[in-house]
Amino acid sequence: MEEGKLLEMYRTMRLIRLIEQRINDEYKYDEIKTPIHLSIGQEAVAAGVCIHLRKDDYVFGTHRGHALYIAKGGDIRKMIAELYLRKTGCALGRGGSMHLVDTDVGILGFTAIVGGNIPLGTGTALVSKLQNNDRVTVVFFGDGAADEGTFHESLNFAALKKLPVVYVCENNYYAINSHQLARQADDNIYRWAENYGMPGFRIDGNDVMMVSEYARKAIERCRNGAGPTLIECVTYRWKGHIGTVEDVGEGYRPRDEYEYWVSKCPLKWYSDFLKAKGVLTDELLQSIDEEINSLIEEAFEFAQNSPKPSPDELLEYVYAD
Ligand SMILES: Cc1ncc(C[n+]2csc(CCOP(=O)(O)OP(=O)(O)O)c2C)c(N)n1
Ligand SMILES: [Mg+2]
Repeated sequence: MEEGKLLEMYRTMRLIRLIEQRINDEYKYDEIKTPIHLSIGQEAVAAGVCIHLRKDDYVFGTHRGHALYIAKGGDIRKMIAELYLRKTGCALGRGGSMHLVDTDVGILGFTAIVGGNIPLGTGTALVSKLQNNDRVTVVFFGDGAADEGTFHESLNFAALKKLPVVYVCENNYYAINSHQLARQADDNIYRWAENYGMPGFRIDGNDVMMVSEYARKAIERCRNGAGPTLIECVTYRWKGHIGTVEDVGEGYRPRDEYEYWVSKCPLKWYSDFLKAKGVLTDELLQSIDEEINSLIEEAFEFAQNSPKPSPDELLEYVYAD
């Protein structure tokens, strides 16, 4: 991959990390009026996949959607305004963090119904196929979504019709506080792919180079009309399931497990890799941080100074008679 793209992936991961840390820090002031689910620790997945997507390709995300929205090129000012439920938010302040949308960059709307986005993305892939265009859809979901019927029905249908869709499972081992092995008899999400008739891979989701390589091939396969792929990216969330809570050592996430994954920080790994390659220097790293911090500052200022919806607008966009 050329140097510019390598740096772009770094910038994306760093933006996700710093903006989520800022959201985390601002949350205590109770001005952000939406539940939040942070992806700190999982940045490599969205960044590694989206580097290969065009603006007009579709992505579908979940309740844990900030990273994907950013990596696909969503407007961060509108994302932060949405967290503050302002009129300038990407969902006009009516959706909050779990319902990010930016149709200009192929984000038709994330959903918090676990597994609900998998058939939606299978649907846009069917549209691409019927319209005979080469737009690819990538659906991101958690290990918890692989428990749902929608996962199985969608994979079966996509393989049968050779749809241009990539299923990216971000396996962080937990659905809220329930470990994968308390919900599934075996630790083998990627192997479902083979049964349904598509390639399936399990990879290190903290290694952005590996994510990007597998994603590139899967996306190319879609563009060539060869059909879907499932990629299970093993990763780990550092924060608790929801909000800003720390849940390590609280009875379900052991401290040594957490510490192991923090030692595998995707940003640290990637910046060391780029430095060893001579692509990143300490000076460049610092200037990227400065540039990102000013974007974040601007986004928070925009959000905090934006108008709130007024109560008499409550029924706008409600289509029931
Ligand atoms: C159909 C459905 N069932 C239950 C929930 C409640 N719920 C919200 S997030 C979540 C866990 C999802 O876990 P996973 O898919 O692994 O995603 P992660 O939170 O780990 O990113 C659950 C059960 C829901 N939103 N939708
Ligand atoms: Mg999970």
